[in-house]
Amino acid sequence: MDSPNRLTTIRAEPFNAEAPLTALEAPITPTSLHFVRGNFAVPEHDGRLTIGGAVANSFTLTLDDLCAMPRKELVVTLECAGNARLGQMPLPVGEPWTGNAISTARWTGALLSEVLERAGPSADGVAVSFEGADHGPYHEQADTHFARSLSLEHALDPTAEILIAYEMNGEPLNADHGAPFRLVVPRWYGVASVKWLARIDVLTAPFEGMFQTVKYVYEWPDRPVEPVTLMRPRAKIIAPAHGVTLRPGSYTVRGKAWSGTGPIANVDVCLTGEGDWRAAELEPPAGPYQWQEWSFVWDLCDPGRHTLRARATDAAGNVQPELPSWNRLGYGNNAVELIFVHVQ
Ligand SMILES: Nc1nc2c(c(=O)[nH]1)N[C@H]1C(S)=C(S)[C@@H](COP(=O)(O)O)O[C@H]1N2
Ligand SMILES: [Mo]
Repeated sequence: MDSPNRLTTIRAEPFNAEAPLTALEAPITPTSLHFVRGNFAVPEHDGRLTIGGAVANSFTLTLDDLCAMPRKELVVTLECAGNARLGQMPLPVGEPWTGNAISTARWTGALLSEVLERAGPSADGVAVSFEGADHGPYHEQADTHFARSLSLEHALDPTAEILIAYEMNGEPLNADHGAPFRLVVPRWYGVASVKWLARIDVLTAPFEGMFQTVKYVYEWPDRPVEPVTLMRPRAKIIAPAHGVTLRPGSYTVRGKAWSGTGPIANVDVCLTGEGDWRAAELEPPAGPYQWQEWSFVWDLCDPGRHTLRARATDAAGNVQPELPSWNRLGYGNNAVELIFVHVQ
């Protein structure tokens, strides 16, 4: 079992760790217990962010410059695309996340759209790349930076509310989470939210970087390769924890549910292996980009082993599948979760 007061290390160098289950009970995950994902060691950052490429005015910003812009605060749930990779069979390569590479934080920063507007993207721009200061040898390349892209249209859209964030839960960003500033892309798997942001470039052709075209793509057995984008709908069971022993009684099951596509419309639970799904209580979203709370009263009278599954459906009608949709690199596993508890 994980310890409630610290992260569970998945890999020490570079540091990758998932949240303890109990830290996911609160609407906002404490910063020290927010999952951490990095492909390279935490880099030195010179404090400068350069905006360039196909723009009318390229310029450099510092933390003070960003702080002088209008402040925007957003609560955003981030999930690693590799979350629940351990549930895929056969097991894909990659960090062996169970289901806790998921957390929610209050992020403060400047709107990316405002920064980009100041640079004046060229009319033939199609994409924007975001480069982190972190780098290292990777996948047959001697030295490569972590870099990702978004379409220019998405990056410029003020309603997408993409942040260049410099605060997390009211404190300056710490090193693990991308100090001095990072991207936060609501609704998307965490990979889009580039940490230790160093360069933003407007491009006139699609970005072909390693982390865009080779990793963080769904390699389906039977369909063309697709990039990882929006978080898929998912309900997570937080309490009781899988495998615990309980006295006979009535228990409130608590969980979270989220989808990058939009709000969750319903969470259903099933207490047997049959398809007898029944509705859980679902709280309305407290904001557009954060998980929703759900609960269900579970009467556990008879001694023995009892199972519970939970399944989310989002407002667009996307439902969690019963089985993981297997892909070679093990991304986007949003299969229905199962727990069992013992009653004695
Ligand atoms: N520069 C940089 N940014 C990055 C990464 C990285 O390796 N380097 N990893 C990404 C991935 S895969 C995820 S899931 C999120 C995790 O953010 P967190 O560590 O703040 O939870 O950061 C993203 N941003
Ligand atoms: Mo990730």
